[in-house]
Amino acid sequence: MEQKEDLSDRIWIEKGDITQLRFKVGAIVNAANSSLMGGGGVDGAIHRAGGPDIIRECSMIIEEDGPCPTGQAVITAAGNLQARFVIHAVGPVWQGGKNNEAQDLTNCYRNSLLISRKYMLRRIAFPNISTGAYKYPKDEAAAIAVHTTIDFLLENEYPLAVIFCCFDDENYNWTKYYLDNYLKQA
Ligand code: AR6
Repeated sequence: MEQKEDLSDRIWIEKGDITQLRFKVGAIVNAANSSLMGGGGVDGAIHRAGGPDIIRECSMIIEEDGPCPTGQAVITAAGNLQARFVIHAVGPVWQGGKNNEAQDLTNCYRNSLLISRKYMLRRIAFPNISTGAYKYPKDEAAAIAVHTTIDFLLENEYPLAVIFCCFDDENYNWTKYYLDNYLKQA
């Protein structure tokens, strides 16, 4: 079997609420929608914990550039969160899998990672984008999250590390399954 690079110190999993991480990160990624105006799930939690600075910046972005398309991401300050920035990524709504959802979700992770590289962030944390209100199957979404991130880290120095912050058991187990599979072969 082909020898793979060991990324165990650059990518790992935490369980729980992404607004309450036990260490500081450069950016928390938000599972946003195109309006960038907040919502439920992790988006609601991030805006509640971060305070009004975040929505203020989101409004300015929307005024200048219009709605954020699916698969794209934008960066704002993080207000009161234990992070310097929030990266708002717009995941796809699951529509059965034949509507470019996999490519859109891949783009979501990749574009968030590209922003992190541009800002030379040391650590960033992702939630399981699209797997709540947007109903993306957790198994397939975890495979995309892990593989897109691994591919990116192998080619890029920044971000130095990526944390998957999984809120529920199913997301935690699938994310761990795909990550462990990679690390076992490294
Ligand atoms: N920390 C980490 N993960 C969380 C948290 C938290 N505090 N709360 C929920 N999750 P969702 P989506 C997990 O619905 O599917 C919003 O209304 C949760 O277990 O937050 O991308 C937006 O405004 C789930 O697996 O995001 C959009 O309109 C995962 O986060 C829409 O929902 C994603 O669930 C986006 O839907």
